[in-house]
Amino acid sequence: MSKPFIYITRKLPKSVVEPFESNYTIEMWPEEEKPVEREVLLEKAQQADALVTMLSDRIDSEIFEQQTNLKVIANLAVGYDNIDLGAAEDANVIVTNTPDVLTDTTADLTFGLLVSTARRLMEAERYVKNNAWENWAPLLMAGQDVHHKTIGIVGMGRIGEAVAKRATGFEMEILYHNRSRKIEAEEKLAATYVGFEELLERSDFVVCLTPLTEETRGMFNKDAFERMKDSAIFVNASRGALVDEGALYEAIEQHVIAGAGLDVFQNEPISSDHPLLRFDQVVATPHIGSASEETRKTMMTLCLENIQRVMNEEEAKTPVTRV
Ligand code: 8YV
Repeated sequence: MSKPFIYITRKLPKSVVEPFESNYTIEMWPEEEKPVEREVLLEKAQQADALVTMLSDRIDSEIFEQQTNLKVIANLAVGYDNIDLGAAEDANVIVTNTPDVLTDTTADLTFGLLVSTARRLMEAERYVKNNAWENWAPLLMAGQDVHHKTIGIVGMGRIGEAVAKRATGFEMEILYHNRSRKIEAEEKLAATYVGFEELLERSDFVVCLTPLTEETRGMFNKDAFERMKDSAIFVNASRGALVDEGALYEAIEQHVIAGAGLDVFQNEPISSDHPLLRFDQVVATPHIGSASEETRKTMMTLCLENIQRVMNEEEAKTPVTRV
C-alpha cells in the first residue's frame, strides 16, 4: 500500500520533516519565502491526504469542491481566519492549528513592541546608526514609562493572559476586554474586566490580541482611536484587518494618539511606502509574533503530529472547532 501523501505549502527544515518521512510521502512547495501558487495548491489539495498550510494560503470552498482525498489540514498558526471552517466541515476535513506552543513567544514580541514604541528604541537606534548622536541632551529620545502604567488588553485568550503576566512584572494596572469574563485571570493577575470603550479611555497602552472574525473586523476605527488618551500607544500583534489603517494614520498624524507598535497589517506583506511607516512613532515588524526558531519548529512538528494522529484515526492534538 502506498504511503499517505502530505503536501506542505512552504519549505520547512529537513530536521522537522525527516522523522515523518518513513511513514508518509512528503512534498513541499520549494520556496521558503514565497507562498504556494494557487494552481499548485488546488492541484495538491486534489492529490494529498493532508496539507500543512500557512496563513497566506486561502483555504476556501474551491479547494473542497474538487475531487479530493483530503482528511486533514494542519494550519501553521494559532489563527485560522484563512480557512473556511464551514466548507472544511462540509467536506469532512479536520482542521488543526498550533495553540499553546506559541503563546509565550508571541507574548514576548507583543511586550517588546510595547516597550520599543514607548521608549522609542528603533528611533533611537536609527539616530545612533545614522551618526546623529553628536551631543547629549536631558530629553534626548525621551519616551514614556511603561512601569506602573495602565495596560488594556483586548482579547484575553492565552496570549492576552501571557501579556498580562508580563505586565505584572512591570507593576502595571491591567484592564481587559473579552467576549467572556476570565475569572481565573482576574484573580491570578489582578486584571479588571471593563467594557471596550472604558478600556480605550483608561489605558496608556491598548494591546490588541483578539481573533479576526466578522464581528471584530475593523473594530479599531476612528471612534476607537478618538476615545484613547492622546498619550496612548496602540499595539497590534493579532491581525491587521482588526484595524482601520486609514483611521490609525489620521490618529497618529493628528496626535489623537501617541504611536503604535504593529506586527500585523491589513495587506501583508507591506512595502516601505506604506503610509504608517512614515511616522517615527510607529514601530513595525513583519508578522513575527511566533517567530523564534524554537517555537516555529515546535509549531511545524505539531502540525505533522496532528496529521499523523488523524491518519491513525485518533483525535487530533489541537483540532479547531467551530464556535
Ligand atoms: C503565524 C500567527 O503562525 O499563529 C498565528 O495566528 O499569526 C503567526 O504566529 C505565522 O504567521 C505563520 O503562519
